[in-house]
Amino acid sequence: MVAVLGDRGVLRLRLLLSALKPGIHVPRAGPAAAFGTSVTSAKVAVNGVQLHYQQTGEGDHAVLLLPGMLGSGETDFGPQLKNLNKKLFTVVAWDPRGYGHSRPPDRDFPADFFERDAKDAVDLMKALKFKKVSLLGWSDGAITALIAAAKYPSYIHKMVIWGANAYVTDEDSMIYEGIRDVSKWSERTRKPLEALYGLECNGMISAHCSLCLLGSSNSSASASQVAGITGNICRHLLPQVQCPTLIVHGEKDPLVPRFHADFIHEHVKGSRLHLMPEGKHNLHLRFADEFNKLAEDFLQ
Ligand code: TYC
Ligand code: MN
Repeated sequence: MVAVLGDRGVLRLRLLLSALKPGIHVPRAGPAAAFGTSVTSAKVAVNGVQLHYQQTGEGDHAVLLLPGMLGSGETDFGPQLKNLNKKLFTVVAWDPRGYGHSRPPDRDFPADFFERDAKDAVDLMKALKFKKVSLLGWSDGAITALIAAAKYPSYIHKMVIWGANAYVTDEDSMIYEGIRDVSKWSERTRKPLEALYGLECNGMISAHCSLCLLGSSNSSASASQVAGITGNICRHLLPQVQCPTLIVHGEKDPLVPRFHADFIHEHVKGSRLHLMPEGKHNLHLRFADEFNKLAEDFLQ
C-alpha cells in the first residue's frame, strides 16, 4: 500500500489523511438555541430506512449538503451548517444510509450504491416537502449529486460539486490502495472513525474500495464484474445533467487529480470550473468562508 506509492505517493497519502480529518462538530440544537440560527436534527423514513439529517435556516431556497465516503452532516459540513445564509437558504445535511446516524442498517456497497444514495437523497428532500432543491456535494457526495442531477433533472435547481471523479484511472487506484488499510492511518485520523463505526470502518473502506478500484491491476476481477463497466463511475450520465453546475477544484487536492474536474467540466453542459490554488480535498473546511461565499453567489 504505502510502499506501492513511492515517496511522492507517501506525501500525497499524508496530505490525504490530513484532509480526511473530521470537520467541526455542530452542537445539536438545545431548547435555548436562538431562533433562526439553530441546527435541528431528526430522522425520517425513506425507502425502508430511517435517514438522519440536520437542518438549519428558513430561506426559500432549499439546499442539500452531501458528505463524502463514511461521512455525515456533522463530521463533514460544520462551517456550512453554521454560516451559510439562513435568510436565503434552508440547509439540510444528510447522513446517507449506513453512515453517521443513519444506522442501522450497517452500510453495504452494492454495485449501484451511488445510484441508491442519489435516489435516497432526492426522496429524503421530497419527504421533507421541498418542491425543488440545490445540491452541494463533496467527493462521494459530489458523485451522488451528479447522478441525482442526471436522473432527476426536474427536481434539481442548481449544483455545486468538488472532489468528484466520474471514472477511475490507474493513478486513482494507486492513491486508493494507499488509504485502504485503516491500521496504517495516523491515530488522529483513525480514532474519530473508529469511535463512530468501531472496527467496522476497516471493512467499510475495504468494501468501498473494492467497488471503486475498477481501473486497478490490483482490483479483483469480481469487483470489476460486479460494477459492470470497468473504471466507470458516472461518466455516462454527465451529458444528462441539465442544472447550472459549479465545479470547484483544489489544485493541491492529493486525492483527486485536476483532470477529473476538467473532464466533468467538459461533459456537463454549461458548467463552470472554479480553481482554488491552495485548496486540497477538504477545501470547504480549510477555506470555509471563501467556499461559502462562492457557493452562495452561485446559488442565487
Ligand atoms: N470519494 C472519496 C470520498 O468521498 C475520496 C476518494 C477520491 C477516494 C478519489 C479515492 O480515487 C479516489 N472521500
Ligand atoms: Mn454524533
